[in-house]
Amino acid sequence: MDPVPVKSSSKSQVLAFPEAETTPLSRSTLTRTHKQLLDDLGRDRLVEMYRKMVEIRSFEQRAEQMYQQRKIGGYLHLYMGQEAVAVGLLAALRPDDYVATSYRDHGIALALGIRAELLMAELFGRATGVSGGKGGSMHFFSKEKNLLGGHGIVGGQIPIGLGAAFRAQYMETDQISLTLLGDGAMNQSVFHESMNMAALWSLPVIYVVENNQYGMGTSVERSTSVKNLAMRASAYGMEGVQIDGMNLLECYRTMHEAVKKRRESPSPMLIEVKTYRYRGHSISDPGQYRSKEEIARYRKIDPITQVRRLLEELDWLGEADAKALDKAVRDEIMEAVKFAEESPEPELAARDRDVYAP
Ligand SMILES: Cc1ncc(C[n+]2csc(CCOP(=O)(O)OP(=O)(O)O)c2C)c(N)n1
Ligand SMILES: [Mg+2]
Repeated sequence: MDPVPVKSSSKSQVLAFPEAETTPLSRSTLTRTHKQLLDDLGRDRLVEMYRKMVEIRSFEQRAEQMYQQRKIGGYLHLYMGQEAVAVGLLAALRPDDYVATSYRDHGIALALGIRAELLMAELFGRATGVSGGKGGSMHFFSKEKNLLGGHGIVGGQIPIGLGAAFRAQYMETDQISLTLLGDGAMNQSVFHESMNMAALWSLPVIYVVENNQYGMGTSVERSTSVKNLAMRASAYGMEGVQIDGMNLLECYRTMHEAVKKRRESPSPMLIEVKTYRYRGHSISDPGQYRSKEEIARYRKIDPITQVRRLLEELDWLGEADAKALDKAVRDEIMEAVKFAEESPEPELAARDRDVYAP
């Protein structure tokens, strides 16, 4: 879906960015590109991606329950509904690429392959957690997986992802920096500064805006003048595209092509992924600014159900196997809870460690 130049009402030219098509996955409606993609991926890879999405959902359902039982404190921003984004995008990256995201980071960390027990322990504030129990839900970091956070400051990750791309260019590696942000974060000034610098220096950063249509209780309709967020790329002479984030294959295809192009010749890109969060902004948000009908509309095109149906239609995963997979994942998450509960709290001496004090 390349931007198409069209004539504007004035004499200057603007780029039109087509709206993403939303066609839920089904064997009968697969595009030729998706069929090719399925051939390339093969059964095992698709089942693995499905499993990862189920793991993210299951992890968060359990985390939500643990929070309600007061075993987890602090903030908890759930990713449910957005699983295809994390899994589709990260499946197209190499292990040495960089990833930075916002506080809504559970799905990204799991999709990167960080073990659920390390993440659950972090939510429980235990020393075995991925950030030593001192970061909590919003601050997952992993040096091993090149996860540069988990950031509680809206847009805080935007220049950090830019810096990682700068490093890749400076050191002459062909690494990519994937930097995810929300629709709300796009209105932070640092977004514009970073986009400008990325384009000016042709840095290998892929900015992905997870447009879940709300920034806390404020809809994109009310907060943002240009509704097609991908269009902002044109202001910086950058490639931009809008895609359906409920569709796993679309997320994977777009990222796969974007990465391939940038490994050969670095340049930045903006991808707007249209998605939806089922839960409130955080666990303490009852979400009264949107209707039950709206949520039900998205539940109908649930990203996990879409893939499950496709796997069944392709005869790649029958009902019994899918149920067994669900159960195995649920058991694994219960093990993660057990690990977290049995882990020690950080020692007092760890309090001042890893703290930056200029
Ligand atoms: C600099 C800053 N301003 C305000 C906040 C409060 N805040 C937390 S999340 C949020 C909304 C962000 O929405 P969006 O970027 O769409 O991400 P989403 O929560 O939808 O994933 C705001 C305003 C903050 N954490 N940091
Ligand atoms: Mg948002």
